[in-house]
Amino acid sequence: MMQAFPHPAVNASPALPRGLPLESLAGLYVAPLGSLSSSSAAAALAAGQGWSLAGSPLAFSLCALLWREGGAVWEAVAPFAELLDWSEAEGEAVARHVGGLLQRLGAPRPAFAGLAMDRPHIMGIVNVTPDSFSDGGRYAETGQAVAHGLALLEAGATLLDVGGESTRPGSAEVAPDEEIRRVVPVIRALAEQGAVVSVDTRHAEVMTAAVAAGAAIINDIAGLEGPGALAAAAQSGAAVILMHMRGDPRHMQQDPRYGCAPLDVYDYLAGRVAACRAAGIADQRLAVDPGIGFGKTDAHNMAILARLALYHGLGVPLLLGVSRKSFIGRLSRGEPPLQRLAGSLAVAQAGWEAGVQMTRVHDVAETAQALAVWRALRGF
Ligand code: YH5
Repeated sequence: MMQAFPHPAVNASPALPRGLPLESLAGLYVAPLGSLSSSSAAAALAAGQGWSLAGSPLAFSLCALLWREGGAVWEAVAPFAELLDWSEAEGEAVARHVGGLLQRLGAPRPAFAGLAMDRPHIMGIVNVTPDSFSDGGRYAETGQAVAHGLALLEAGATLLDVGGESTRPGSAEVAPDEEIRRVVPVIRALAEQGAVVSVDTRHAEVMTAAVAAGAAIINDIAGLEGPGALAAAAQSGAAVILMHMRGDPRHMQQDPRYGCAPLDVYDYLAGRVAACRAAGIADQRLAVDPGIGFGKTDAHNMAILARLALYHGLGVPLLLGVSRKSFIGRLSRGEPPLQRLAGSLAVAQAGWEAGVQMTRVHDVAETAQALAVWRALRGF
């Protein structure tokens, strides 16, 4: 089971490159490395040696500059302050691009669907699928799904993700009208109780029906690429979570390939954010998610998780979904889904360290406990 995860797609540069031979500024990225908190964050910020992570109480003082050059990807690690000086010495275009990235990396995020984005939130998963792998169909009925959702709120979730289509690798498609029959009564009941509800769907008809029933957020694993999805989401007025997926759930784990997974996913999400903006969905309505396990090998997942803070450069809140996913078993001893809680918590914490604002989980009470302890250790 033990495997090594080198990042073969990234070449290490010993220093920041003078006279960067850039093909395009869009091929230049900044990934915050590590994070400081409390008095160390304040001291670094005051000394001009640190920068806020998306307006959170965390700050970073070290960055990776990544750039695409002739089909390859290069990386140089430098203190934040050195990166600023370097970008100015490189000329106006580079200075403006890096300045914009840093602005987006550091800016406080406005509330997302009414939730303050200066601290992490726990999104509880409510499956309304008869074939749900981990709940064994126990919550297939509306009443049980609603009761489960209310219990997750009680346990510390501040939003609930209601889904009626299983998107496990290889799973079959569900017709939108069947999906609507499953999720709408559950969404209506939970929204009536005051819950912030997202609908996990790829189908435009389901989005429209779910928002009419009270869903505040559309969570689309297909990044609003399905027929009519972008228009339905724009029209609904709801907030949107854009997730990256390579291929479709049936075939996505058949030999997925990337030039450089973290950057290819970044470019995809940047494109979808731009498409949303063009369709009239304002940035305050958007969040992004790199889609761990969706058309990605373990090496791809690890490379993305190691560079998570990169995605704050998109300027919108970040959601991470890793709960019980297969890679956790493969990294460990092949545990089945219900025995992957410890690994799920380890990855959730890595997300919080990287400034992730929303964590999508099955085990809300346990994740809330881990979050409370982590926040106390971090002094907020
Ligand atoms: C996600 O990451 N995931 S559904 C396979 C598993 C365990 C869990 C075999 N919807 C995400 O939870 N929406 C799903 O082990 C999602 N981000 C967002 N935004 C898949 C799932 C799972 C699959």
